[in-house]
Amino acid sequence: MFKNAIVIKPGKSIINGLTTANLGIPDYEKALVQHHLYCKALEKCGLDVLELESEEGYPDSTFVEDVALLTPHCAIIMNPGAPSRKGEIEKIKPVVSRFYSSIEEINEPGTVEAGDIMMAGDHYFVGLSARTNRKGANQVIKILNKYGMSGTKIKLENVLHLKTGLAYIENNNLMICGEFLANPKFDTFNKIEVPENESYAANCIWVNGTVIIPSGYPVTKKRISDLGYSVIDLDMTEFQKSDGGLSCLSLRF
Ligand code: CIR
Repeated sequence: MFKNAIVIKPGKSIINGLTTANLGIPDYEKALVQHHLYCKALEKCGLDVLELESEEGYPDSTFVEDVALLTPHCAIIMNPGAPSRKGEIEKIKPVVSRFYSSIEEINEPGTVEAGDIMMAGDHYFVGLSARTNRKGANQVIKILNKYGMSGTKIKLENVLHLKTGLAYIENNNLMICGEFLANPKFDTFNKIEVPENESYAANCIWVNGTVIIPSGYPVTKKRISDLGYSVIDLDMTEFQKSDGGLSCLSLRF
């Protein structure tokens, strides 16, 4: 179960964030409303939500998931692969230290963004992507091992982050899409396929028994409901324009 979430309010500069999506420029006011409803949904799932003020100097900082991995045993501060995002860690370090006494860091030449890390119990899958390199992934796994946890590297071909196409929703259930479907490293899971035309919904989050998914993906929603989860769907259009999904908007621990 999770108790806490840390989020960062989107800034006006979100319009200048990194993106590969061809969906237009995010509407700041709409993003604020969507972010507020996201926080409310986390609270409804029982989390205490700590909302940090926006960081105008860092257009992508609302995607706070990428800058830290908060495990039950330690926190790991990342070294983001995107040059424009490296400075984001300075804001999160002191906040994380309010909750954790064991804090580790990923160092150059290793780079890792935690959108590339998926927790499944004590085991973590670490994506090798354009943002996360092998040296960084090895550092993560070494730290996990030090605290009694383990990790497996997964090579990414097409998607931005590992969790762009995967979500572990507990009880051995794995939401899975695209390039990951045929990967034997996921064969021990009960795989719930997210159809290609609903691929954005593969980035969903389990929060204390409820699964939060983006609105507008009925096939995926039904597949999750059929497993017995309660489902909340949220409008995420403005974050999708920045390649961001539901997991990216919070650190849950
Ligand atoms: C970026 O490209 O870094 C942001 N525009 C989106 C980050 C999304 N984060 C994630 O998938 N964990």
